[in-house]
Amino acid sequence: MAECIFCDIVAGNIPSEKVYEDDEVLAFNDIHAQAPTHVLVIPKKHIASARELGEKDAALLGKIFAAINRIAQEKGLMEKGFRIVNNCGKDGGQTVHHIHFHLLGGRHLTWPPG
Ligand code: IU
Repeated sequence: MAECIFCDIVAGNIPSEKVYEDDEVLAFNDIHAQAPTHVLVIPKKHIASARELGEKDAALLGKIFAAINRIAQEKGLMEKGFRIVNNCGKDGGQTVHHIHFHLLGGRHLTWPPG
């Protein structure tokens, strides 16, 4: 087992409901779904939070956002729209310290968040 739960999901040590996978990106259903579609899209490599991102990650981020759009298309979210959320650090509400993008859709989402 790894020290990071999402690294364990990537490694297959912990099961997940996979929605998309390629060599660098994994997407799986959130275990506490907050919307009809609630998918977490993550890089397979461990990056703790958005604070570690920089120009070196441009290609990886492009792959992540391509995966998000692909999943949104497959889930039928393109016409009505959806939300992409990244919680960063303690005040941002981040609880799992392996960067992840929440893809939420399938209902009208209110703003602002709490
Ligand atoms: P956050 O942005 O770090 O707060 O989001 C973490 C999410 O990871 C949260 O929505 C959890 O329900 C979700 N999650 C999961 O899907 N599977 C897990 O094993 C764990 C957390 I731990």
